[in-house]
Amino acid sequence: MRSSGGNVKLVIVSNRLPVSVVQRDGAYEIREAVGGLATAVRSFLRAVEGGKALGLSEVVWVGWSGLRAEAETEEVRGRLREMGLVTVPLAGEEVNLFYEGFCNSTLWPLFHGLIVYTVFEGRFWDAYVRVNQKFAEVVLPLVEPGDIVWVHDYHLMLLPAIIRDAAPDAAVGFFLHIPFPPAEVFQLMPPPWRSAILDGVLGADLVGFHVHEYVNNFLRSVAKFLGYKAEAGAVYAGRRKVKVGAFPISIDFDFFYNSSLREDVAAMIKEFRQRLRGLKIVFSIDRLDYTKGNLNRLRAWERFLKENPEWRGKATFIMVVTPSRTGVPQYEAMKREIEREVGRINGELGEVDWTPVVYIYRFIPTPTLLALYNVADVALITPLRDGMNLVAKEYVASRRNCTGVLILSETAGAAHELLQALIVNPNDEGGVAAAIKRALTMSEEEQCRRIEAMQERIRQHDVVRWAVDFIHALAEAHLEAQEAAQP
Ligand code: ADQ
Repeated sequence: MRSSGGNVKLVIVSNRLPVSVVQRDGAYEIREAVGGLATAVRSFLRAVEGGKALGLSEVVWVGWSGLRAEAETEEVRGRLREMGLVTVPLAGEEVNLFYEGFCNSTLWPLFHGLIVYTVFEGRFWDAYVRVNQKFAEVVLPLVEPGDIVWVHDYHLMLLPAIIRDAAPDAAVGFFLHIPFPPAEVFQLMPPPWRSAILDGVLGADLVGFHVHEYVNNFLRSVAKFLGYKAEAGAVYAGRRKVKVGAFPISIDFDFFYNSSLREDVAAMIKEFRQRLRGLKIVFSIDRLDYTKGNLNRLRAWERFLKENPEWRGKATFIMVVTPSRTGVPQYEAMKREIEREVGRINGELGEVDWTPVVYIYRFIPTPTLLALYNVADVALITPLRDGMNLVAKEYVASRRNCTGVLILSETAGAAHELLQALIVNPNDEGGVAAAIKRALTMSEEEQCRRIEAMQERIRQHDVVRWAVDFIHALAEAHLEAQEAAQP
């Protein structure tokens, strides 16, 4: 990830590194990590030749390797360092209380508006404060005046302020990959914690969200809970002015658009088509997560088949779920419930030669994912709430032959951009079932009209544009802040 060029270094900080290190039979394996943040930032770095195209001298990525600190050896650290990756070792206790605790049991459900899943525990909060401090101890020695530090996501909301205090000459940006909730939902967070979180984020020169709705939610919370003036894309915190804006994340459009031209993918598409014998394919892929709405989706699919029996034997729903956060109890419970529902639907409706739901619960390699995007007649993307949702954009971009229908939740950030999708409410079972019918019977002309318009949007607003827009806006915000600080 390193390169030569100017002398500004970009330090990316996220909870997880873009790779996962797994220990197997005493050896360490380094694999690309799955997930929206890693996929997006990795695509951006590939496109800008590791920062060279932007004149950056070096790109360093700081984060946790996924290994418990006890298992992280000098050898692993060295191998990662050669890839431009610097680890923040987390002990077992920190993983439990910080990652599985405050991050995934407090912030994740609360920010997605799923209040019943949200747990407020003092020891989770204490660990969150400690680990943010620990990240700062690794980041700060890397930062020189003029460098850019780009902090990502809800795990590290206290970090921008810590960096700002210790390295006031660095440009600090913060981007949130999940929704920022309405002030009334954020208000459920105990006051000292919510103030610390808002103040922590406001340590940045620029704060970015996917869509204006989250920007407005954040500005309202800042005004309501901190009393700062917050308007027109800026917060006035004492003498400091912090810019706040919408930067919709995206994908490497060409990578997906050209996928069917790859030999490995083309061979797999051919094989899938043969094996599927003319069945229409409805498809979804997500990490295992209650925000992704898999259960609602299964029930809508069942309702569609019951209301439209002529489609039985003619269409199959392929639902791929990628294992994620396997240590959190709610996720284990959800996995069991999905398995029960799939079994029930297949048992009730299946035939000797037809399976209503093909359920795959494992990591699938990228060429398989690309082939599935290509063979799917319909993508059924119905999260209960989702910051953006890259899968929706990836599906649309993959449809080089200009066919395919995207069904998309109005509660996903992507719905603000992909206006030609069939927009549904994920809890409206009847509405989703009707959208499936409409998708399966839509004329090819209409499919193409919609796909083309969405492809144009994604082509113009790809992941490089997202990152470059953010970095330019950050440089500008930092300059303005420095000028304002002059006596
Ligand atoms: P996620 O919740 O992880 O991201 P999403 O945006 O859909 O959700 O990204 C998932 C990514 O992982 C996609 O790029 C997908 O292709 C990839 N992926 C999933 N399973 C895979 C598999 N088995 N094999 C290969 N690739 C796989 C969070 C937020 C989102 C936001 C992103 C980016 O929750 O709302 O869009 O960050 O900001």
